[in-house]
Amino acid sequence: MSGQAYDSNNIFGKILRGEIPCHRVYEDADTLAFMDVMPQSPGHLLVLPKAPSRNILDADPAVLSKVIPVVQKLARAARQAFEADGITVIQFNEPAAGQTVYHLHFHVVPRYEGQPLKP
Ligand code: DGP
Repeated sequence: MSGQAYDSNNIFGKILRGEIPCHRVYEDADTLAFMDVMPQSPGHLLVLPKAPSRNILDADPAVLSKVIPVVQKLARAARQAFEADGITVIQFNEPAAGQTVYHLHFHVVPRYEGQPLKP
C-alpha cells in the first residue's frame, strides 16, 4: 500500500466529477481518458479508472483489469491517429517517483524516431 489515503480533492477527481473541463477522448462506465495539458508529444493522453485510488500501490486489481485493456486500446488508437513510431505507457507512484496528481493514471505518449525521451 502507498501509506497515504486517497484524497478526492485532487485535480483528476475534479475532472471526473465534471468540476473542471478536460479534452475527453474516451469514456466508459469505469474509465475516462483525456488529453494531457502538458503533453510530452502530440497526442499525449491520460487514462484513468473512475474508481478512487491514489496510485497503483493502493489500487484494486479488479480495477486494473478494467483499465489496462483501455490503455491498450488507446495506445493502438494513438499510434494510428498520430502516426507514431512507438508509444510510451508510463505511470508514476508517489512523489519520489514523479507523481504529481494523486489519482491513478496512465500516460500514453506517442513517440517518434529521433525525438528525445522526456518522461
Ligand atoms: P504525474 O502525476 O507525474 O503522472 O503527472 C500528471 C500529469 O497530469 C501531467 O503530465 C500534467 C497533467 N495534468 C495536470 N493537471 C491537469 C489538468 O488540469 N488537466 C489535464 N488534462 N492534465 C493535467
